[in-house]
Amino acid sequence: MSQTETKPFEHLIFDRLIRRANIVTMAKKNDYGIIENGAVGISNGRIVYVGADKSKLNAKETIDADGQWLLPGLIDCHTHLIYGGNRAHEFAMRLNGATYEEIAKAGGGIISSVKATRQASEQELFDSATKRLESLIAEGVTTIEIKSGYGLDLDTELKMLRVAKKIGETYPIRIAPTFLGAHALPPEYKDNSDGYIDLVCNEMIPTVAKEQLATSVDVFCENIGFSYQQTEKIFKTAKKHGLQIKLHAEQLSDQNGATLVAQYDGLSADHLEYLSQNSIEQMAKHSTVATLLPGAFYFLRETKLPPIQALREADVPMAIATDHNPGTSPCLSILLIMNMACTLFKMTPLEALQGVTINAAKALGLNNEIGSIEIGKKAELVLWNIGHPNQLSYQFGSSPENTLFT
Ligand code: DI6
Ligand code: FE
Repeated sequence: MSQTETKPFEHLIFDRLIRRANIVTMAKKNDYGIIENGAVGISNGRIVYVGADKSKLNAKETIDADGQWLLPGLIDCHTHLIYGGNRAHEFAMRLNGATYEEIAKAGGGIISSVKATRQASEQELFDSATKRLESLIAEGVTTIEIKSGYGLDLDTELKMLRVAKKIGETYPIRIAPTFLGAHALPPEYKDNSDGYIDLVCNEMIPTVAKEQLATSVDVFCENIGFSYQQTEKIFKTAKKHGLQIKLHAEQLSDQNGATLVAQYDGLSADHLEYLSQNSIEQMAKHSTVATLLPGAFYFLRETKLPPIQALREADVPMAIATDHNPGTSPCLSILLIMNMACTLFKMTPLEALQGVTINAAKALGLNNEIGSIEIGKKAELVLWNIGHPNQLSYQFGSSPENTLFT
């Protein structure tokens, strides 16, 4: 009897039964875990049967998949979905020769989105973010991580996180909210970076934790962001308040941030173009996920590739995500990101799919709940009108038809 198949369930009546489906369980290592012509039984929102489509299976509601492919809902595990305005003008500046760092140092970049986000009302932020979200949902995304980080003052950071919460209450989607107060230095703290870190640690993190508005804390550890020491201070504070940690690490330079987040048993280190072999070993040792963001790589016209082969050899789980944000990845297509992971990073279509299912679930600390089709997990599933799961990475610029079950 296979791992996903259980004792006969003939005596049970499921709430819902999806039958005649080609199931992509993502429950086996380095394998799609395909069950051809299978069935999934669901009760109380959880998967209670996965296996052969036996005629005796019974349910209150039966869905005939008619040979379509049933997959775990896709997970976008790194986004900055909520912000005011956009930065199309900076894209033009970069194409005229300015670098991302130069624009940031001149007060543009993240800070220009901060100004627009501070000015926007909660309703305006909700309306613009949900319009973006709808594009992701249309491509089978059922879970999304959303970071704050365009407020950089307590009120606006809380405003962003309240919008994230409201999105989760309004849409049939799971939200993983992350506090990214240490995204950039706000103008009020110019030349007082440590003073801002004190504000983040002494006021912002305690308030966010108390109001239960985030489950994780993230930092932009970079020359134009925050130092290793400042990052460590934030990690200590986050852990003290029971929050999980992750890090924007090694995007533009090697700050040894991935080693730091691994040593604090963080969920993930994200970006990683400048990742060292030493940090890879630390990530492997602490099971820290490598979240790769090909949209930012592409949009910044970066040429240094993240060390995919070394991550593979070290058996570090690799996730991929849109990193949707107005400055470096205004991308709203998880399928395009899967395609880019293959074309730009030479990941395989299987690795790309693992990157938006089981490994993305690990990157959010949710792999006991979602990310694969296994008994006991939440039934957050998508039925795709495709011929094989490889097709999700292959086709770009449009999405195969799909139906969400959440
Ligand atoms: N790295 C990124 O790619 C985004 N944030 C970060 O720390 C960019 C955010 C932005 O430019 O608005
Ligand atoms: Fe990011």
